[in-house]
Amino acid sequence: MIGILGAGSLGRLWAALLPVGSVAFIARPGGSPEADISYRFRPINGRELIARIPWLRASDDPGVILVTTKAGDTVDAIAGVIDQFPGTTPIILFQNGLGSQQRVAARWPDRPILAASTTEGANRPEPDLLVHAGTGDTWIGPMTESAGSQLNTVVELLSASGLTIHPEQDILQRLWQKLVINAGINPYTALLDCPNGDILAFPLYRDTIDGLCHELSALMRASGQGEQTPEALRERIETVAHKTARNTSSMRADVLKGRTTEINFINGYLWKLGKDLGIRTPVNQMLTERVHQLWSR
Ligand code: NAD
Ligand code: KPL
Repeated sequence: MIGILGAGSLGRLWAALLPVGSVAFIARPGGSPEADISYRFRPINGRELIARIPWLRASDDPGVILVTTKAGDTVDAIAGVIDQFPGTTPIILFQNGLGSQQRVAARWPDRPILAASTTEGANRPEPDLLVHAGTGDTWIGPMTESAGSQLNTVVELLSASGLTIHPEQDILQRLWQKLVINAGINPYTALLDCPNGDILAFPLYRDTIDGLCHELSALMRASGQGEQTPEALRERIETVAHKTARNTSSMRADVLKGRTTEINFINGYLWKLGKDLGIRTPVNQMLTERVHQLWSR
């Protein structure tokens, strides 16, 4: 049995793709829902179908737990349920950005904690409809020492979904690669209220992207992430902005729906890291503060 904590877009995607009967959602503490979660699932190819996913029962022993809450909810969500599960159960964190993964690993250092970086895309245009909007790759790797020996087993388990999953020993490096893209696209789309590709034409983006990429390059060097020139980072950001030109980023979607964004785990993480390392990060600071102001309006 695979347990999923966080029955939102990504959690429902995994639940719908894993074999029927092998997956269940983990209820919040105090919540003892009886009815299964039922929703329409629109796959990338093929016909829409109904997914019906049960809640994990006290007698079920999940072989692995997928955590698909937003970054800011993750530590509390895990803390609420973790005592139900044996210390050997692997926990895979699917959050974007950085910071939440390290917090979980630091709080439960003896548990097998893994992190995932995924380019799968899922959204819920209606509460009972889950759309698999784009497919890609998922990398999974260890965040704590005891997770290393479980890596191949969890990759094999999750491969039953039909998604492309790779074991990755250096998962931090993968998370950094995605962080660069999210830092260079998401806040601009939220502030400019536009799809990913449109940011490239705005003065806010054009006047600050080189500064942002210099900050990213310095932070990566100081964090042991190797030498990445600001020019190469800008090119990577713009390649993804072009490829996903018509997409609404997750941050813009959060702002449009009045939900808390993940800015504190993207540019906010980089701003704080800069403070810790003595590296100036005025563009990350500006983007973080402006997204905070947007949200508090
Ligand atoms: P979402 O908001 O749709 O889902 C999060 C779910 O977690 C919600 O249903 C929420 O009610 C639930 N939740 C919050 N606190 C909880 C708690 N204490 N216990 C149990 N459930 C709780 O978000 P999402 O789009 O599924 O994204 C989840 C994470 O995955 C984010 O960090 C996101 O950046 C990352 N991610 C998402 C996608 C995607 O395509 N949706 C792709 C890559 C990465
Ligand atoms: O990951 C994304 C997000 O929206 O969070 C990008 C790559 C920007 C695609 O929209």
